[in-house]
Amino acid sequence: MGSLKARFKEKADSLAIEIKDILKTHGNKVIGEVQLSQIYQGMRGITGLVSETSLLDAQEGIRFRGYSIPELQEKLPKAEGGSEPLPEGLFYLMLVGDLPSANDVELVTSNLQRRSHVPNHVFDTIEALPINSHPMTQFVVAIMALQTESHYQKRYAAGMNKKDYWDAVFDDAMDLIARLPRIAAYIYRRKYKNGEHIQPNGLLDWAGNFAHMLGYDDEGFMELMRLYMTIHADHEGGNVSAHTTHLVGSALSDPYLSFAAGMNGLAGPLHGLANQEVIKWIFEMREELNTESPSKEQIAEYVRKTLTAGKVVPGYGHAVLRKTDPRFTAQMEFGKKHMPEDPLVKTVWNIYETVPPILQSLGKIKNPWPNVDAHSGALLVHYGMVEYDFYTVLFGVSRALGVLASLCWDRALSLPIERPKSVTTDLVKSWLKGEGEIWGE
Ligand code: HAX
Repeated sequence: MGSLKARFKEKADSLAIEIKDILKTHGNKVIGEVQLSQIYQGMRGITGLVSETSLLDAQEGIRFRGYSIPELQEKLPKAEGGSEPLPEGLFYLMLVGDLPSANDVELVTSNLQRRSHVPNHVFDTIEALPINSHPMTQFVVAIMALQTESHYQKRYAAGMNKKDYWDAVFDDAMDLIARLPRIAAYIYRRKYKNGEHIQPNGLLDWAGNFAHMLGYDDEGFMELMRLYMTIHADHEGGNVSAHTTHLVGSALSDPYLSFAAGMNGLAGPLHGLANQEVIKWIFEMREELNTESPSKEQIAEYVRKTLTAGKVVPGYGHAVLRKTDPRFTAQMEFGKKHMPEDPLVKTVWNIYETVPPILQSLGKIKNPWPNVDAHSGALLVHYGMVEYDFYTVLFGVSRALGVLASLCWDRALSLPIERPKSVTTDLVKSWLKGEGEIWGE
């Protein structure tokens, strides 16, 4: 991919020089302070990472290279007749920092098509797993099986110069993004559709072809996939999947190893698995109440029951956001446009009106508002994709766009191995008594 790779390299070289200058002049500037509580509480609020592809504002939500989701919906190229952005365009934007033209996006799409072949041993590896393995387990195992194809791994073993790391990471990132939809669709059709697989359609865009291979050729579902793959792609650098991919990559593990590690983090219920938990929770509520359309009073009662049982209300809360997630809002708008009368979608909206005041009343939850996962499942169910165990795989395919673009930047900027300092509570206690040294004092 001559042009995108060359364009990326040009941008990376110029930013690398700028960063060198910034650090030379301002490297000693203090950026914040760390409180004792923060090191026991998930490092919340500590700025300690650089991630070029997107930035999260607590009040406003995510911006990808400065563009909000509504701006992306307006400015990124679309499929013919469609109104949602093509995720390939977002990948281009995250990678090089400029909005792509329709032609730029076409080139990315065709490049991904050329790279999309998945070797048979990957499917054999998936087949070796019990059918009841969770789809995220199958996904991660398949990514690991695909690692045989890593250019980075082969070139490193052959003695690659460190100046070339970014080049091999770029090729692996493109290959992975190209192949993930085929792998994900294979897992879906294997587990839920009697192994009746669907061949790719080379005339479709990346997300449209993914929808097709999953077995959903409805134009509405294709549009949903384009939106879904765009809004789930990145959420700055500190979330578990992005941070893990970056961390593992910092040991110079190849992109397959790094991305698989990130996906293991995405599979946690406090992160990406929350999307399946939301629909599971709503289905259980509907079953228990024996109604397809629970009232707000019934929902409130069920929320209190969930909290009393010592469980979280899935899809609500966030470690950084303090307002309704704009990714939730984008999906709500999609629902209003395409399925305003769908009972499950309406239930999601009723939950939105019911849950925040209840969570707020507990007095301990910093963000009572919905996140991206509160809405996504209901839209999928509308088009017939009811197998909620699979939802996090969809999230994972999308997340590849952001974390792999970031990994290209990590190597192009020669970011070093990540290694923060940890302490023991014994050391903290003696430090509090004025004995012993801590944090380089
Ligand atoms: N339901 C019930 N309790 C909640 C809650 C929720 N939705 N959100 C937070 N809390 C609780 C916390 O568990 C914590 O309780 P304890 O003090 O008893 O341990 C307390 O409120 C304070 O938490 P916080 O500071 O507001 O939130 P954190 O930054 O620690 O955690 C989470 C953020 C997203 C993990 C949290 O809000 C949560 O568990 N939400 C539900 C799961 C979810 O939707 N996850 C997806 C998040 C978005 C994402 O990554 N998508 O992939």
